[in-house]
Amino acid sequence: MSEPIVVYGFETSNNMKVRVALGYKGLSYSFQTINPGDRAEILRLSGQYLTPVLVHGENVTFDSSAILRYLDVHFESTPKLYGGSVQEQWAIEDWELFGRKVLADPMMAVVHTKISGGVVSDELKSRCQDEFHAAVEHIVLHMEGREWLVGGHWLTASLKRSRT
Ligand SMILES: N[C@@H](CCC(=O)N[C@@H](CS)C(=O)NCC(=O)O)C(=O)O
Repeated sequence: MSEPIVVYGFETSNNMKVRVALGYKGLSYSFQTINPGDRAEILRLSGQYLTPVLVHGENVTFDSSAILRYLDVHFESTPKLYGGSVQEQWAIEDWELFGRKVLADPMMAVVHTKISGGVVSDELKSRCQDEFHAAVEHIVLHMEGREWLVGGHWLTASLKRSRT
């Protein structure tokens, strides 16, 4: 039996990303909600400040993308997160970059302004809204007629099997 998996974090997109991946892979885990104002436990566990942090037995991993890769390597019989071919993996990496940069930048501009005590001006808000809207539209257009951004054949096939 595998060691228990514990995710430390709070309700944010990077934490959701890891939890969605664990659900997709069907892996049981517990979630430890931390107080964003007190990073002592996160620092003690992982030597840095940001969440999510994944603890699997004696292994500790931080950074949502690193955690997803860790899960693919350590639980290889579960549905893959990084595709079934080189082409799919490249496409997934491109979308991953898009998510971290184009999609996240407008939100992070607001978050970082607030955290550093700045004022989110109407001009900044409006620019971020426009950029975020354009990023979402790009995804919506790509999704036309598709179930997944990339691939999804494995899951679709296994879902069909479990329904018959
Ligand atoms: N590259 C990291 C970024 C982690 C990150 O920015 N974590 C946020 C939550 S999503 C955090 O802990 N922020 C500090 C705070 O909000 O006080 C990842 O993908 O996990």
